[in-house]
Amino acid sequence: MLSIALAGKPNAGKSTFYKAATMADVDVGNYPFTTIDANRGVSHVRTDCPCLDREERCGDDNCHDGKRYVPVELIDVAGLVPGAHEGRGLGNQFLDELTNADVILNVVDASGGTDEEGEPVEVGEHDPVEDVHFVEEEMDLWLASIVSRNWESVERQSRSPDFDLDEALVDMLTGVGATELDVARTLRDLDYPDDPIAWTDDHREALAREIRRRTKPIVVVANKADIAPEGNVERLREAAERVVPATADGELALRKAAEAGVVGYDPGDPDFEIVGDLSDQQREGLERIREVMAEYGGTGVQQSMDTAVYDLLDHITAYPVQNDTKWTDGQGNVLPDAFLLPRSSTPKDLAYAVHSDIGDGYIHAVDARKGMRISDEEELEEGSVIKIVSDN
Ligand SMILES: Nc1nc2c(ncn2[C@@H]2O[C@H](COP(=O)(O)OP(=O)(O)OP(=O)(O)O)[C@@H](O)[C@H]2O)c(=O)[nH]1
Ligand SMILES: [Mg+2]
Repeated sequence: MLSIALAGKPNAGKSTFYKAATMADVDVGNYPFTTIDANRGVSHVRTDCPCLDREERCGDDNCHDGKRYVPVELIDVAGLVPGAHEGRGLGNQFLDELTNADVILNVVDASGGTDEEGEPVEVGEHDPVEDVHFVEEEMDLWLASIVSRNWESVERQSRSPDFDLDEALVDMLTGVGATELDVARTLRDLDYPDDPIAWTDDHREALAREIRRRTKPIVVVANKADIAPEGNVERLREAAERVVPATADGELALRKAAEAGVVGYDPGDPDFEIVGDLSDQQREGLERIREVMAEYGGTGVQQSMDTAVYDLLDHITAYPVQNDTKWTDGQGNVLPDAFLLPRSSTPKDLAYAVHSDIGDGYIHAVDARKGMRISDEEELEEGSVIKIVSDN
């Protein structure tokens, strides 16, 4: 499953985001280091279900009237403070939790109501733009320390006649999610000595920064947008490439209210509807959330996960079926499974995502939308519905 990690300084709202996105019961508190051990759970990205192109909606648990929710792993880790790569705060232990993550959501307190260590201060007192950069910096330096720690071994390997730097680096960096392609592309863009013994700390750091950028890309979540002073969200938007304003607290309130049956709301909707009895105070609270949603197009929780997976990682959703006319599995369930794959994936990649046996036995594939066999090289698209013919 694709893995999204919530990182950022303490007290920014990571656990609140996690709680809203997974509806798991975790601790939230207005002080630093509420979370110590990482929380791991299942959340979803949202997309249009292919059933929208059919007469009937599919009735799958993960499809709400054509809004399709595709499972992803969400990890909520301890807060990060400047110097974490050297062990400050909860330090390295937490950074290691990020090794499995495919993409990072840097949750920033856009209200400026917490200092760089996560201690509460007056709203507006701290500049949240600083929190964008230090998280990137800590992750880069953490990776650089992994590269440095392992460099002696690379030097040793380099004495062997069939030494290959690419291979040695792939060995070292697969643990943090780097592929052969990541390493090859990174080395192509870097200027470095052929002999690893001639590498300096600067070379290793440059390598680490580039590998981090490729393997742990970051979306900034400008959280607490509901109480952010004027201009803060705008300045955050200018400070990073991908910034999603959010109110994790608002999303949590809405999901609870939806669960209680008092509002109609599906995660990622730009608005909600009050459908049950509420006290004046509850109603007021919800109306304040509505104002923030109107300004930003939603609470931002669903939107940040969607941005991470569909925009930044550039993934698509593909739907394997057994019956290419009814779009069902063997039990008659309509569109039962959805897989997230990198864009340019082929039918065979989908077969392997379903099961390695199906991949090994792959014969050909049928595009169920067109009712036609497709070439093995055809690139799948967002919403592809595919029947895989396999002899396994
Ligand atoms: N106003 C406002 N407050 C929020 C929002 N999200 C979280 N908070 C509050 O921010 C404080 C910190 O929230 P947590 O979710 O515990 O923060 P965290 O980043 O997990 O903190 P650590 O575990 O200590 O690193 C709590 O008091 C939350 O209620 C939001 O969108 N708006
Ligand atoms: Mg927490």
